Amino acid sequence: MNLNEYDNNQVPAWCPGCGNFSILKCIKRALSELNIPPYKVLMVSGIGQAAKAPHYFKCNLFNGLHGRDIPNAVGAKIANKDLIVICESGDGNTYGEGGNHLIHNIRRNVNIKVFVHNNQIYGLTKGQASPTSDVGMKTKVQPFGVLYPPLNPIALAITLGASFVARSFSGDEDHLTEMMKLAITHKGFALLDILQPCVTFNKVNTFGWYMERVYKLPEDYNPYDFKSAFEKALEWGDRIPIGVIYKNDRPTYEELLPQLDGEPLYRKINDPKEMLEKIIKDFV
Ligand SMILES: Cc1ncc(C[n+]2csc(CCOP(=O)(O)OP(=O)(O)O)c2C)c(N)n1
Ligand code: SF4
Repeated sequence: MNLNEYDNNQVPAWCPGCGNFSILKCIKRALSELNIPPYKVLMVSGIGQAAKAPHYFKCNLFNGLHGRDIPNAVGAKIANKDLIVICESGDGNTYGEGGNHLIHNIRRNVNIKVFVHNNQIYGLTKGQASPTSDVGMKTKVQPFGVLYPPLNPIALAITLGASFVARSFSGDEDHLTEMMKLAITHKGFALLDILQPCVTFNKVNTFGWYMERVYKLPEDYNPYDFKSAFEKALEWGDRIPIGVIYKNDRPTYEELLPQLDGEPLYRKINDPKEMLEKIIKDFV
């Protein structure tokens, strides 16, 4: 498929130089290289700069509350398991207010993809520290610097038995496109943490800062080895690994739920209005 099949002619309201532009381009590239037409894709987002990404993309879209993209995505996937459901939001949204949803849906292994634009700051609300800001980062509301250590999304996901955990960098579009393709084609919950410079508010973790540190995992790296994956997850600072860090093949939530056997759920319901009325009647 051609890249412009995903264009919707909206002009992104992002600062020039923001890493979100590359991420948006890579999603289009990944889906077009996988030959997935827009009608098969549902993008779900919360609130934030990253969460605007689906606005600039031709596909099905649900833009909900801050931190609540994952439960909406899970609901949609259960209703129509044929959809490719991708969550698109920032580190504040997904690792902060949405943390609970992230944790329990990793455990469930719902077959959705969660792409986190991790700029280590709250961009939309003008530069407060986020759950992934490093200790000591000074902002207008953290004038003495961040006091406690950041959340490590990779280590968290691994300890929860995530079926796919990867990291990439918006400054390496080929790598990022490849990671997105692997996440989309993976059967199960896929967390992709994407390092993304926020050129306006994060003056510490700049494009150059990431460029000096990120390195690709070697060809012979085995993502199925829990112990080495966990060691990689703890690497942060001078060297930051990117690639598929952990894989753990296990049944998806949809496979475990007998009600979802066969046709997508929405096709099994002949008259949704009648069914809704029955549910309400049963409850009251
Ligand atoms: C329920 C709720 N809590 C808080 C907010 C305020 N808020 C909006 S965006 C945001 C953080 C944005 O940071 P992030 O999710 O990292 O995305 P970015 O803008 O950096 O892409 C916050 C705290 C909100 N809109 N709704
Ligand atoms: S504030 Fe930061 S994250 Fe938001 S558009 Fe500008 S550079 Fe990007």
